[in-house]
Amino acid sequence: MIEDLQSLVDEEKLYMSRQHFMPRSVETFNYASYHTLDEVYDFMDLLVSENPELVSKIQIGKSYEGRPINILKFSTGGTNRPAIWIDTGIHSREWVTQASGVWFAKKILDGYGTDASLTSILDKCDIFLEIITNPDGFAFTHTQNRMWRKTRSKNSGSSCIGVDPNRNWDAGFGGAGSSGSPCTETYRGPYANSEPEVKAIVDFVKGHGNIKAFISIHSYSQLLLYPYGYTSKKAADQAELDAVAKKAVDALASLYGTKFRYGSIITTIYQASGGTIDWTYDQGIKYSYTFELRDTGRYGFMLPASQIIATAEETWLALMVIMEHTRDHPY
Ligand code: BHK
Ligand code: ZN
Repeated sequence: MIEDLQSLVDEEKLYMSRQHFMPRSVETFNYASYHTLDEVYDFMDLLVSENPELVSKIQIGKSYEGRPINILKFSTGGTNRPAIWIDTGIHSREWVTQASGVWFAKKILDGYGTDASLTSILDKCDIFLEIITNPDGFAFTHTQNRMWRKTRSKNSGSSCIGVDPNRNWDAGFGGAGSSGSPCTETYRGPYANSEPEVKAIVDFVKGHGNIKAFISIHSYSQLLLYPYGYTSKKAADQAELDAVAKKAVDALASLYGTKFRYGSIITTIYQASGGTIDWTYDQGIKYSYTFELRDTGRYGFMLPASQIIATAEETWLALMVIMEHTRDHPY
C-alpha cells in the first residue's frame, strides 16, 4: 500500500516536472496537469490581466504562514449583486479540486457571451472562486507530504501541527464528529474560526451579505451533500435542496456516466460538526452544498492528472444546475 502510494507520488512528480513552464496566457496554460501554488497564483494574475473587465482578484486574508489568500471575482457590473461562492482545496491533498477550480475559471471566462445560460447567470449574479483555500497545506503537499489535509498552524501544548479547516467553523463547533486532539486529522482547533483561512471567509461572507449559494468542493467519494452534518435535524429547505441535488447529479452523470450519491451530510456519510456549509446555511445561505469529486477510492487523493478535465467538465454541469436554480429562485 505504501509502495503503491510512493510510486503514484513519483509518477505525479515526474509528470508535473514536464509541465513546469510558465504559460504566457490562459490559452496556453496546461489544464490537464497538476500545478504548484506559485503556478496557480500566476494563473490568477494572468487571468485578471487579460480580462480586467470581467475578472478581479481580491485578497481576503493571509494564511497562518503569511501567504496571501486570494479569490477571483467574476462580475459584469452592479453593486453587491447576489453572489455565488465556490471554493476548492480547503483540504490541501484533494488536488483534483484545485485543478478543477482552475478549469472552472477558464470555463467562466470562455462562457460569458457565448453560453446563454452562464451569460444570464453572470448578468444577475457575481461569482466568487477561491481556488486555493488552504495555501499553507497546499504548499506542504508539494514539498513535504502529499497526504496533508489540515492547515499548518502550531498547536500549543502539542508537537502536532494543523487544524481540520472543515471542523473549525462556528456551527455545532466541538460536537460529535470532530476531535479535540491536535494529532488527529479531524482536530477542530482551540476555538471556532481559530484558523485564519476560515476566518478570512467568515469575514468576507458577513461583510458581503448577499451570497445566495455557497459550494465547497472536496474529493473524493462522488457525493453531493447539503446540511446538516452537526445535527440530525433536517434543514428547513431539505425538500428543495434534495430536488436540486438530484437534478445536479443527473446532469453530472449525463456526460460520462459518473454516479454521485446525494443527501444530507449526516445521513449520507457521517456526523461532522464545525463544517463549512452548516455554517453558511445557518447564516441564511440557502443553497449551501459540498461536493466530493472523483473517484470512489481506486486512486483517491492521487487521482491521475489524466482525469482532471473530465472531472471538472462533469462537475461543471452540476454546478450549472445549482447556479441556474439560484438565478431563478431569488430570496
Ligand atoms: C463534508 C462536508 C461536511 C462535513 C464533512 C464532510 C466530509 C469530508 C470531511 O471533512 O470529513 C470528507 C473529506 O474531507 C474528503 O473530502
Ligand atoms: Zn475534504
